[in-house]
Amino acid sequence: MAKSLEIVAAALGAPGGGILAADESTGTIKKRFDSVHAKSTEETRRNYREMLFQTEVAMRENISGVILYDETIRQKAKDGTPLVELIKAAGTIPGIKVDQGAKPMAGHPGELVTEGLTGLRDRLADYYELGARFAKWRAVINIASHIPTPACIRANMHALARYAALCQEANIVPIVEPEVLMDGDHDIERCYEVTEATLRSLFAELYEQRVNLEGTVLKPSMVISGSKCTNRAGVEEVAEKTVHCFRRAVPAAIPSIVFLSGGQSDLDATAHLNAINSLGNLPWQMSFSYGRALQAAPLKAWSGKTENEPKAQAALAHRAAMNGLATQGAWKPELEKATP
Ligand code: 5MM
Repeated sequence: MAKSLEIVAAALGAPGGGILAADESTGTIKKRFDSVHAKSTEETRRNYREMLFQTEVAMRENISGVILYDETIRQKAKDGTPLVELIKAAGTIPGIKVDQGAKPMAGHPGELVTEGLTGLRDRLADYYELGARFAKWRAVINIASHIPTPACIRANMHALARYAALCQEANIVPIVEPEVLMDGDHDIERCYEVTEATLRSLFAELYEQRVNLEGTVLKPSMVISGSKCTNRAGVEEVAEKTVHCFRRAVPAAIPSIVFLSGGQSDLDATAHLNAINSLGNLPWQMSFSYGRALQAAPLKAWSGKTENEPKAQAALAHRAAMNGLATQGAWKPELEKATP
């Protein structure tokens, strides 16, 4: 096992920083742009992402890695510098989303299975040449009355493990992302049960596929009530149940756990991460790999207009700094008053 994988896996979750998930596929980024009445073209997507990656203070201080989409890893900034080089110059590690999306699972109504293993070995070699040092694959687990089924969990976790083994062969750190969706009216206990089953299955598959855990990063959802649950758990309970569940199901050999935000509000995502780290005495570094919870504020501030770029960069810098504090249990709600 190359030592470099372990170094990158530890660096991605080092205290004070976390990952900027900017890997929205073309359809998803269009939805995000539509929400602020911005047009989605190859050029506007480049301009928006270049602006994010040029947010120097955030990139230097609080962003350890950036997850890119295939289009972005090949793009150049307005002055001709490859975006990957901009990211590296800020001391941040470039990464790439390599899954090809969650598709309906045959014979399993309401459930999804992520595709993308075919040709992955060649795509990884190409991405390594383009500068990617870590990759990401997202599996989606839905909760409803009769789902998830064991078959759906197993198929998704098996694919994650096959992907992870191929990444390590290519000297790329795999981020394994088993997202248990927040959608639905289920309570936090049900989320706990599904998250534990999913994580246990994931680590069994990783073991079987001979994936080195020290060179792997876990990107999970938190143990949290469904978004339509009428009796939603508070911040402390989310933190306690998440850590309790992970202590049972996630080996201590994993160096970094970087949470996704999954539709939580910006402030909830920060408060939960902070409460998790405030519990202390954890075997893993607990950080963030947020998409919406980092980008919602800058996206709104930008709204497709060049003249709004400084405001948008200030908004990203603020959220990145708040989450950087949360990785150390040092965030306080009063600090949000400085919100640009
Ligand atoms: C940025 O969004 C990623 C998914 O994009 P597609 O659905 O277009 O493939 C997603 O995997 C993201 O990286 C994670 O879910 C984290 O983002 P959130 O918004 O949940 O923090």
